[in-house]
Amino acid sequence: MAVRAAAAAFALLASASAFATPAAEPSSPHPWQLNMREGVTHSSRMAYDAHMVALWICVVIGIVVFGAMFYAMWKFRHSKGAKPDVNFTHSTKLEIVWTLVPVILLVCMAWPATAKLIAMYDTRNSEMTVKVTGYQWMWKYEYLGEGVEFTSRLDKGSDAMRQSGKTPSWNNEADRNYLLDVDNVLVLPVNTKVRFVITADDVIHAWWVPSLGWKQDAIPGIINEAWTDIDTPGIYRGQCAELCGKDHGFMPIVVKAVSKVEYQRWLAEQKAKAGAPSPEAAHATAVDAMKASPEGIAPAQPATPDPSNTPTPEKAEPVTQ
Ligand SMILES: [Cu+2]
Repeated sequence: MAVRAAAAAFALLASASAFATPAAEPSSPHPWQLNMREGVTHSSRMAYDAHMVALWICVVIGIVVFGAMFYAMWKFRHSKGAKPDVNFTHSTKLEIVWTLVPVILLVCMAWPATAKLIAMYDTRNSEMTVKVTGYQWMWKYEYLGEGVEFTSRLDKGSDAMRQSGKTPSWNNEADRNYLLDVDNVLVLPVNTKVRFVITADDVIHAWWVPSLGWKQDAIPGIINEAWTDIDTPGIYRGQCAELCGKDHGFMPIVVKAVSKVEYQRWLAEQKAKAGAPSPEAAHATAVDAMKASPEGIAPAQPATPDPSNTPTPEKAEPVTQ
């Protein structure tokens, strides 16, 4: 009950201080935000609840301790003729109280926190698995068992802005996701337990989307696990959370949560794109193209790949927003 009241009070404070510039997306942080976000998964809500319990315990301790101090200073002030008890050495009763009370409070916080941590690491009964690999400086996503994989790197708009030396402004809507936009977003279905296996190819990175409620290190040679179950469709942004080199700040993460039907449609599209034609079929297409061309020459080759995009080995088509 106290947790809910606190959440409501903080939400009110936060919304009152958001002025006239609401966040571009409901899940993104906004100016003068005071409290952490509740997020959109079981894990994030568990973290939020644990945080609120600890916060309110701290608030009560603060009120009691400062209240007692101010009361003592006021009630027993020198001008009222108060005399210090110079013979006081210790009070066994008081020592027992100020040892037992913190111990009880710590147990009250540690017990639910431990249960929550255990639940956050339980990846059993997941419905799908995504392998996440960190690279300097991009992410690769593989939908295991589906044959769909692509890389995700900083979008060109953010990249151009950072090279230009201009300062992005919150008031300019186009700038709000500066350094938080990617070319290919990770599309996930809502209300589905998604297991992640997370690793890295070069140095240690960490995959972190605050709205999902956790971050997980991506370590070369080690596979870490995590899971999520997003309950609200939307765009959720995050970043690499482990200093991984000079472009550490330029490898954002964007998760797009969609309905299960929409996800299946997207997955089918990706599979269709990934299905490369057989060499025979490719040859036949080329011959047909030559016949169809009035000059009888092969159609122009695709343009040389953009050198700024070279680290992307198998770039998938951008997801239509
Ligand atoms: Cu990194």
